[in-house]
Parts: sequence; structure tokens; C-alpha cells
Amino acid sequence: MVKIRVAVLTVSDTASSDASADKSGPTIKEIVQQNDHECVESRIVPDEEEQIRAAVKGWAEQGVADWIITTGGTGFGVRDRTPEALTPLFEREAPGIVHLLLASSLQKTPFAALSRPVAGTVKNSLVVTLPGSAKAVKENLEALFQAGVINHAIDLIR
Ligand code: MTE
Ligand code: CU1
Repeated sequence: MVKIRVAVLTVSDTASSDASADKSGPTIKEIVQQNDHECVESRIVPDEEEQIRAAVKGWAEQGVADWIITTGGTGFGVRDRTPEALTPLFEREAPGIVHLLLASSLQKTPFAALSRPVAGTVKNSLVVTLPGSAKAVKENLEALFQAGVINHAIDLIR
């Protein structure tokens, strides 16, 4: 099995001024490694559309990662703009992945309805947005890794 190169973008006003407040970024890194893949990049940006888009666009254009995972900014908070920041970048949208995230998350909590995830490809990277809590990140990654869904997606894209 080929190792997936993962880049992690934490989107949070709080964590951008105090990295120790970032719980979900390190959680993603840990789960990625447990699944025998590697975390090649990680960054924290505030809930600013331009910065979110620039970080993801940069990674995709440099071809550094097969999979770009963001955490945070997907909800209804006034500053939550992650989906709006990234949708314009997508060359192909991936509604099936969004469906998988929402369907599996709704089995855990009705509050999953308050996340607005998006997914799609930018160059040879798959981009997926996860919610901001470490609990949500664990549940969503479990759904994506199950039965090799993400492995197969990356096989096709790179
Ligand atoms: N999805 C899963 N699987 N588990 C969760 O606990 N929390 C929800 C939702 N999705 C949750 C989840 C909650 S409470 C919110 S407000 C939204 O994700 C949005 O989160 P975000 O604004 O941090 O991105
Ligand atoms: Cu919430």
C-alpha cells in the first residue's frame, strides 16, 4: 500500500494566536500516522477566507500532498468561511465524500447537520474539510478510512 502524503490546515482564530489551543490538527496527524500514512505539512490560519484559500492553493500547486485536510470553520458561526474559501478552487467537486461525512456523522450526533463540509480536487490533491472539534475529526476520519475509501480515492487522483 502506498503512503498517502497528508497536509493539515487548522482554521481557527483562537489557535492562530495560540498554537497550543489547536487540538484537532494534532489529532489528525496522529490518526494519519496510525493508518501508516504521513503528515508532510501543517499550518494554522485564522478564519480568513484569503488565508485559507492561499494555504490550500499553495500546497496543491506545489504538489506536496495527496490529501489536504482542513479542520474548523465549517459551521454557522459568523466567522465560519472555510467552505466558501475553498469551493472556488475545486476543479472537480466530490459530493460523495460530503455525503459520507454527513451520513456517518449524523449517526453520531444530530449536530452534524450544523457542519457544511465540502470536498473536491485541486490539481492532484484531494481536499476535504472537517469540523473543528477533535471528536468530530476522529469520527470523520474513521468514516473516510473505513474500507479503504480514501486510499482508493488517492490511487485514482495521483
Ligand atoms: N460531526 C461529528 N461527526 N461529530 C461531532 O461531534 N459536531 C458538530 C458538527 N459535526 C460534530 C460533527 C458541531 S457541534 C458543529 S457546530 C459543526 O460540526 C461545525 O463545526 P466547526 O464550525 O467547528 O467546523
Ligand atoms: Cu457545535
